[in-house]
Formats: sequence, structure tokens, C-alpha cells
Amino acid sequence: MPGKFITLEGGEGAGKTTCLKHIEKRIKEAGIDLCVTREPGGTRTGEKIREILLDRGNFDILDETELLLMFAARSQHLNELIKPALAADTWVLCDRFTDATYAYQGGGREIDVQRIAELEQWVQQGLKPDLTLLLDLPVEVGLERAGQRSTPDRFESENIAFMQRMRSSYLEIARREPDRVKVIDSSQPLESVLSQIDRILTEMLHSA
Ligand code: T5A
Repeated sequence: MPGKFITLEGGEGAGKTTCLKHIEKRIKEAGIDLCVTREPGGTRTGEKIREILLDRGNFDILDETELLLMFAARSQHLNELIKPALAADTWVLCDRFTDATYAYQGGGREIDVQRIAELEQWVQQGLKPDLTLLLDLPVEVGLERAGQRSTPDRFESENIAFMQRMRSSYLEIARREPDRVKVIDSSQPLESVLSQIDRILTEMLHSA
């Protein structure tokens, strides 16, 4: 039986890094082989593309170039790491995936979503996550949390209107695909966020 593909999504400073470690621990405790990875990145080539994408010095990257680089990294990631892992019955936990492209490039940058859907079909050929946990919180709260931690990257430097469009796009995906995308209120204290996640994970682990 192929492994399960779980993705974690959310706006800036939503708490993905914090929650990822918790999810990893829970799945491994259940005796399941797990591969933890991220996008953009996850492979040697993908991590080089990530550096280009996140570098604030690259202010001249065109929106379409950004979109194509996201899918270039994703193609490498899927073929080199994700698909082989799933075929070997290993679960994959990925920090961001294609929903981020719809939210940031579609919502934030306002690129035609039909164009994103075409690239998704070409690169993924129908492959989608089994479960997506969307950590949702007001944009201002997320930016404040992220800002306390590090120098903003190219995306964290975007304006509030961009971030609001990104959040709305994520919530729209969740409304369209409620079976796959579970919304977690990540404005709550960490213990509450983790217990919301635990409830969903327990259900998935029992059905596996
Ligand atoms: N991108 C990515 C696209 O544009 N298109 C795409 O297709 C893809 C795949 C990647 C960037 O690339 C863009 C989106 C991103 O901008 P990233 O590293 O994945 O970058 O994303 P970031 O959002 O930048 O990740 P961060 O590491 O900045 O944020 P996290 O992981 O969401 O937040 P985290 O866990 O580090 O938490 C931030 C702070 O909040 C605290 C934590 O302790 C930490 O200090 N915190 C809480 N505080 C109070 N209550 C809680 N519940 C808390 N949870 C966490």
C-alpha cells in the first residue's frame, strides 16, 4: 500500500515549523516510516532554486519566472523524492506544496489560476496530498510572530494586501476541498493548536 502524503500550509509565521516537529514525532511514534521535507526545496537542486526564490536581493524576478521556478523545484522533488518514498510505503510530510502556489502566486501575485492548474496537471499528473493541514491566522499576527524571529525573506517583505489575498486563497481552497484540507485556528495558544492537529492525525492513523 502506498504511503500517505501530508502537507502543512499557512501564511507567514503561522507556526508550521513548530507544528511540523510535533507531527513528525506523532507519526514516528505510531511506527510509520516517515520522510520530512519542504517546498520549495527538498532536493539538492530544489534547495538551490529555494535560495534564488527567497533571496531579497532578487527583486527583479518576474511573477511568471517565480511560478515556473516553484514548479521546476516541485518536479525535481516529486520525481527524486516524494513519489519513490510513497511507492516504498513511506509517508511523506511536506512543509508547503502546491496549495502555496495557488495562495502566493495565484492569490498574492494575482497570476491566472488556470495557468497554475495547467502546470499542476503537467507536473503532478493528478497526484495530490491525502491530507493538508492549513494553519490559519490573521495576517498581522503571523507577520508579528515571523518578524520577531529573523530578517524577512523575499515573500515576508510583501505588503499586507498581498498577504490578505494569500490568506483568502488558502481559505477558498479549504472551502472547495473540505475532505482534504483541514483548517486549524493557529491564532490560539500552541497547546490548543497541537491538540486540534492531534485530533485530525489520530483519525488518519486509525484509518491507515
Ligand atoms: N512559497 C512556497 C510560494 O510563494 N509558493 C510556493 O509554491 C511555495 C511552496 C517559503 C516561502 O516560499 C513561499 C511561501 C514562503 O514565503 P517557508 O520557510 O516555508 O518559506 O515559509 P515561512 O512562512 O516563511 O515559514 P516560517 O518558518 O517563517 O514560519 P512558520 O514555520 O509558519 O512559523 P514558526 O513555526 O517558525 O513560528 C513563528 C514564530 O511564532 C511562534 C514560534 O515560536 C516562532 O517564534 N509560534 C507561536 N506563538 C504563539 N502561539 C502559537 N500558537 C505559535 N506557534 C508558533
